[in-house]
Amino acid sequence: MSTPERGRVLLSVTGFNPQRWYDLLSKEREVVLEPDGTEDPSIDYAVVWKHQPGVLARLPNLKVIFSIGAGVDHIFADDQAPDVPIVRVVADNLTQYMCEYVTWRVLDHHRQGSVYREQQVRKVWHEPRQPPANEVSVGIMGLGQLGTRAAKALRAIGFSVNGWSRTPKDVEGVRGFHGEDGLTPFLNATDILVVLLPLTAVTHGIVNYSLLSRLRQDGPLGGPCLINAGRGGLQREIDILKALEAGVLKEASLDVFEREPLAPESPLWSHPRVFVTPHAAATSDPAHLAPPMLQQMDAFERGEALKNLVDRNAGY
Ligand code: NDP
Ligand code: OXD
Repeated sequence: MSTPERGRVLLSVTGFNPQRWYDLLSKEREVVLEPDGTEDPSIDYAVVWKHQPGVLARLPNLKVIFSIGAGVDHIFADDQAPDVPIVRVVADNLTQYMCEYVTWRVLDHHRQGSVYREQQVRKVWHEPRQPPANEVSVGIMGLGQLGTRAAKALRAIGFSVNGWSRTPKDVEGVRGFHGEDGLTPFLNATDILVVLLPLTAVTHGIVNYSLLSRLRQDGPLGGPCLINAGRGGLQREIDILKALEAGVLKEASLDVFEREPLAPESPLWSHPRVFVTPHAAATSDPAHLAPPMLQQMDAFERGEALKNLVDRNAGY
């Protein structure tokens, strides 16, 4: 049952049906799906995923914005979004999904899945040389919540793992690089690049031809591979295609795209060395994420500090 005296919630999403979020949040709070276009002073919290720009600016008493995802670029895309605290998703369930996706894609590139799939079509019985994991270096761009867990899982399998972050990070068994100066040495040591960066003004378009051409070109897999599960805005798709054609990049697994859904005419769909998933690496499951949001609202009303706050200056 909702209790109207507690702060009301605006649930504003595009791109998927918010019914499950609505059902779970409205067990404890009064939830409004979209305000009517006029100012609504009755709303304290907004739970959002790619909300309509301008909608938050019409909530004069908005106290906290909760992102339905780990990434918050969709909130900063609205330049009228009020300057209130933003809470992002940090959850075991989401981290586990991402760890599974990254491990799956790394192992598929490492164990030459595309070669076997192609051989099967032609009924070819041939075993290509398979390097062991410890000869292969996986480089993770973004050693945050998701990147760190993936790095540990890949270490446990036996890969050599490097990480790149904005500030220095100390993850056991992972060789850390950071900042602009650390980027080229990190790339030069990488056979499989995993991109788990947030999309910010600094990281926009970072996965371009220049970056891809700095990956280790003479590694044990016969060429470097790219896995991007961060954000499509991090990559320049035209450069990925160019790098594949030039042989600078061997294969790519892409979960995110500059425009989503990926347009039917995109050559990425049918490229033999590109594996496409529809932004599905780590789905925000409301059953796991709505209860902690409600708990944070309660805690905030008791005067406790919010957790998993976004740093507005850094943009993530
Ligand atoms: P975190 O904020 O925990 O980690 C971000 C990492 O990126 C940190 O290590 C940070 O460095 C690093 N970073 C940020 N800016 C720079 C920079 N300019 N140079 C170098 N490193 C930088 O985020 P999460 O791990 O929780 O999530 C990462 C991203 O994954 C999300 O922002 C989202 O876009 C994406 N995502 C995609 C999903 C999907 O289904 N495809 C699902 C969930 C998330 P430092 O440690 O120094 O702060
Ligand atoms: C996220 C996402 O940011 O699903 O959580 O992309």
